[in-house]
Formats: sequence, structure tokens, C-alpha cells
Amino acid sequence: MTEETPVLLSIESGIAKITLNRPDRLNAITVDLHAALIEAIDHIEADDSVRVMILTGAGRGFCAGQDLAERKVEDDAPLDLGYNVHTYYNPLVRRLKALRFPWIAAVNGVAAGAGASIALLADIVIATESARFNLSFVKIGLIPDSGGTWTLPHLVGQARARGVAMLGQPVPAVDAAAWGMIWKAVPDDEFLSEVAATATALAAAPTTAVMAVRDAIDDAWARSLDEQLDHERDQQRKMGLTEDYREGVRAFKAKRAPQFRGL
Ligand code: T3D
Repeated sequence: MTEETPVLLSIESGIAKITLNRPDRLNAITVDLHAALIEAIDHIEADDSVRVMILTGAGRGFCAGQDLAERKVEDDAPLDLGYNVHTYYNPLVRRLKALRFPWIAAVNGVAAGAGASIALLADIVIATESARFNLSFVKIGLIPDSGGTWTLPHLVGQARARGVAMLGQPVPAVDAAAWGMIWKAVPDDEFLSEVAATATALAAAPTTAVMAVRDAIDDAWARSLDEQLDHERDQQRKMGLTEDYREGVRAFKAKRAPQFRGL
């Protein structure tokens, strides 16, 4: 992929990095960007060396959501936004939630509309202290999509979710971290090293267990404690059969660092 493409991709040492690359539009999402993003995800998923993915934005923004230049409202012709959500956003969200490895949203600047919803889908969200999350759909007469009405209340509770989404007020990254909406807001000059360190840690982690943790936590709300205990038992049975578990215990006993292979 070249500098002109709407998405840049690099893969190194088990870390795949996707950069949304329309900086002059704050990486707003066009049909072309959707296609390039799916192509990049296809590429990454076909590469067995990948253990973690980073999604970030070029320039001063993370992503400003749907590119509104693609929405013609100057005449009375009806628009079927449901078609667009069904055809583009929902498949992307389902894809991002079904990745076989963990992913990090590295929120380098403002995340708005679907850009904010997509960031909140990540397993780990790290933002610059100067970033903000604008679930501001209501400012243009829409509701949060791309999972926003699901992730937001799960992360911050109903009261804050209602305030944020009904008023459309931006949430500064520092508040987002204090509310538990994201993992961390870090000083801008420490952002890249924090993202790199987190990605390196996840790339060296026992991937099967990491993903089982993610799924167990994601699904916990839909189960009773009793059901969750059964789920933990079943998953622990699976984890106990992994090579990474054996390596973890071997390394502990030998007082050395484990060499997990994600197996
Ligand atoms: O339609 C469907 O398919 C349904 C699904 C919808 C999903 C959605 O995402 S709907 C929500 C769409 N996004 C928005 O409503 C956000 C619109 N943008 C903003 O509110 C602001 O730009 C920001 C809060 C994100 C950033 O503000 P600021 O002051 O830092 O930057 P700016 O000056 O507003 O933006 C910089 C440029 O990017 C500017 O262009 P210019 O004036 O320099 O030529 C601006 O027009 C452009 N830009 C920003 N966001 C978008 C955009 N251009 C097209 N679409 C955008 N979403």
C-alpha cells in the first residue's frame, strides 16, 4: 500500500499496524476507506505471525466517522442510512470483534461518530491526553452506531452513556480514562512509546488465554454468576491443554521469563 491509499499497513515482530490515512479529513470514512480497511484486515488475518493489531490515525485525528461529503442532502431524495450501516459499518464491527488476536485502538487525536464507536470496540484503548471522544451523532440528527449504544453503557454505565450520547458532548481523553471508558490517556509525548510497549507485551502474551479473557469479560453481562462459573471452568479446561500454559508453569518453576508462542 502506498502513501496515497486511505489505509496504511505494516507488520513487524508480530505487530500489525493499520493507519487510517486521510489526515486532511481527520481520517473520515469513505467507501474506499472501508474497502481498504477490510483488505488490510484480510491481509493481517492471513498472516500467522501476527499476534496483535494496532489501529491508529494519520495526522492530528484518529477518525471523524462517516465522511459527510459522501452524504447528499442538498435535494429531497431519500437516504437509506440503514443500508450503509448494514453494508459497511456492521460488517466492519463484527469483523473487528471476531479477530483471532487482541487489538489496540491508538487514539492519537479526536475520535468522532463511527470513529469513536470503533475505537471503543478495541480490547485496549490508549489515547493521547489531548484526544477527545465525540459520540456526537445527535449533533447531526443520528444515533450512535457501530456498536456505540452497546459499548458506551457497558463501559461507563447508563447515566454517563445517556449524557454523552443525548447531549453529544465531547469526552476529553483524561475524563474517558477516569470514567473507565478507555484503558489509558497518556501525555502526548509518551503516546507512541506507550502504544509500542503495550503492543509488544500483547505480542509476547499467551494469545489463546488473552482472547479467552476478552471473550469471558465481553459475554459476562449476558450470563448469571452461575453460568459464568461454568464458563470459567470450561475455558480453564481448554487453557490447561495449551502449550503456553505448560510453558508458563515451566518458566515459573525455572525462575525465567516465559516464551509464549500463542499455542
Ligand atoms: O451515513 C451513514 O452511513 C450512517 C453512519 C454514520 C456514522 C457516523 O460516523 S455519523 C457521524 C459523522 N461524523 C461527524 O459528525 C463528525 C463531524 N466532524 C466534526 O464534528 C469535527 O470535524 C470534529 C469534532 C471531528 C473535529 O473538529 P475540529 O475543529 O478539530 O476539525 P474541523 O476543522 O472540524 O475538521 C478538519 C477538516 O476535516 C475540515 O475540513 P476543512 O474545513 O479543513 O476543509 C472538516 O470539514 C473535515 N471533516 C471533519 N470531519 C469530517 C470532515 N469531512 C467530512 N466528513 C467528516 N466526518
